[in-house]
Amino acid sequence: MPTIPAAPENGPQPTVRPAAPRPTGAEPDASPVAARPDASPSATEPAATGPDATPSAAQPAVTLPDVSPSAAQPAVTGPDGSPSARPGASRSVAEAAAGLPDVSPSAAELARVAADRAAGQLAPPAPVRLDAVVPAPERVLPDPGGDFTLTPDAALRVDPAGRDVADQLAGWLRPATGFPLPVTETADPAEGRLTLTLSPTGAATPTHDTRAAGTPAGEARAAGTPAGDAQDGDARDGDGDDDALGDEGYRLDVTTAGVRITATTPAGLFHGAQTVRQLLPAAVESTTPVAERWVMPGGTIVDRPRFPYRGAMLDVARHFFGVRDVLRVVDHLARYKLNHLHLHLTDDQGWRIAVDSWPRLAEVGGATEVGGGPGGWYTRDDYRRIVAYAARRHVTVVPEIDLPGHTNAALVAYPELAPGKTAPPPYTGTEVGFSYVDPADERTYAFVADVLGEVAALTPGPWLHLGGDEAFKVPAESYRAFVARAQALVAATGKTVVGWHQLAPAEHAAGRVLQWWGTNGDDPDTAEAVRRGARLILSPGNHAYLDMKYAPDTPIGHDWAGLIDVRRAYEWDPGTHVRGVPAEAVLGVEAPLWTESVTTLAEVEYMFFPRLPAVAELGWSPRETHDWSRFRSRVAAHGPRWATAGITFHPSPEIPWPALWPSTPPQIPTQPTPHHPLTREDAQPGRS
Ligand code: TNX
Repeated sequence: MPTIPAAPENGPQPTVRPAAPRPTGAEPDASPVAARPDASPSATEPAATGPDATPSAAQPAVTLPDVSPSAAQPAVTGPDGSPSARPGASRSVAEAAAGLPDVSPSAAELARVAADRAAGQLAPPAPVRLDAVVPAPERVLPDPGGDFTLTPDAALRVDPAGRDVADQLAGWLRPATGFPLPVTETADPAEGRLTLTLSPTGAATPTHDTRAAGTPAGEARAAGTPAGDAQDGDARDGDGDDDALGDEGYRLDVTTAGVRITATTPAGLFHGAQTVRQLLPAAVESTTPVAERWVMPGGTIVDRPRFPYRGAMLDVARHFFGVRDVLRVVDHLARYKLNHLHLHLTDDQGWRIAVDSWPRLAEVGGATEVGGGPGGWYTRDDYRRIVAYAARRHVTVVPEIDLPGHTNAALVAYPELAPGKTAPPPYTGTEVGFSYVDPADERTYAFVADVLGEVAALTPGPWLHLGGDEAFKVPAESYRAFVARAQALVAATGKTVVGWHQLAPAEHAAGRVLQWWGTNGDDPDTAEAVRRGARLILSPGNHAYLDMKYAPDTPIGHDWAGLIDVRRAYEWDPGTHVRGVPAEAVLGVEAPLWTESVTTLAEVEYMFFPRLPAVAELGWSPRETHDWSRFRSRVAAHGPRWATAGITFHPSPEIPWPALWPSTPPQIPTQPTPHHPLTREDAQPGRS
């Protein structure tokens, strides 16, 4: 049982949330978990190397939910369910695919036959529809006659400013296709069949052959996918033009002749490249070459986000997650066009970021975590590496230093910050609300200024998150005074304040953003703060909290905000959720993952998928596209992608997974991810 800190005499008891039952290490033979068929180290070698080779490829494959090897790659079967050749295909599979007699031909002969089959006779993959993208694009105009097939001679042609996106796209496609996919910076259209163009005017006038699209993009609405109205203060003009792609929008044209992504920014190109990835067969997620017909559905997509802020939070304080885990989480966000990673860096159980001016914060405060594990912390270089990796994927890191409560780890390191000036014991339990830094001591403000200054200096993004939640023991007046000073200290760093919505009663600070995690949209304090100028990030506890269980039998997670199945994660509208808060005041959405009960990357992924894409869609897609039954069908097609990429997920019974998938929901894999010890090494100072 977790230790419960003694409440000061006569003081309020800590708010106790029962610890979620911790998995106790499933018996190996009782576990329904099946290893990936290609889980050998060689199969997981990164195909694209470089300092930031995709960590998913660089790590040993994580285990899957109860997916038998044959079911693990259903998308590479033909429509009749017949297997196609696939990575690591055993000889018997290759023989079956090639219709070979049961004799022992030479390896060369087998290879020749397999190559012939790959050249044109493979059963086609399950077709991907142009409107199958998650999050749903703003406008989709399919052209069934315009399918494009990626062939070994394909090249990417790109404007110099889009070079990095093209390199990343090529890096995603090379491992599975085995194609070289050179990237060229050239103006000659003949040189590449995948073209990424940065156009200063947006994509108003497509400059390449659009015959396959056939119809102006504006007619896409008539084709069934409505455009957004200009209801959220966003860039949409709703007139059917695609000349306002904005900071993050893109246009994608797929014709028999080629694929073109057009955007006004690299971020837009990047989102378009993620769409391209989703439009290829699921086998594109394989880390080893697959014999596949790499067909993309023809047509045009014009797309841009509903809200500018779309994020997820990872609590690295309750349990520490090393750099490589975090990089992989960044990849997960980027897939679904989420553009902010909020790192909850400090809490009672651990302080996770090195601060030079207060070194004991990490060295002492970082050495614990829930359950008594070794904890860990990020060196400045570790943190820079996360920030840089995220930036390349157009994800902004939002660091949170939670104040004035949730500070036990800081008080252990520096008792002078504690109200009684004595060090509390390290805390490894799961209660909240008992600790706080002394708001009456000037030394506290020196600490806050130093910490915020250092973290701001390491953070290129505009935000600094001050926490502010659950400081139950600080009287309301001192709390408001503390927050006012802390907000000013954030402003002094040049950053904009973000804080949990408990900040609402404190005075307004220019541009400040409140992160609303309530469970009842009737919240006059928050609505009043918005009237005074605050904007909101929506993280309703009973819809967006990914640490909530999916169902009563989910083996990890909480239920204090209710059970959150995929439908519940999807069925709410950020634009209207809090009474009295207009959509224009909503900056966006965020799905927080608290980690009291979440200890491994596999468990993070299990809680993320399929709910993270649901929240991502609320943040990106026009409200007009909102449709649970369509969403569940679209997300179903991602199961095979996650399985092929080695991503753990909850095979929710609400989702119509492809037929080859198990009908009985498996249990969460509870064993640690194989690379966990390495992530501990990542946490060691100097080992970034
Ligand atoms: C509430 S939400 C918290 C966290 C806990 C979480 C568990 C918020 C701002 N504070 O301290 O980890 O519940 O679900």
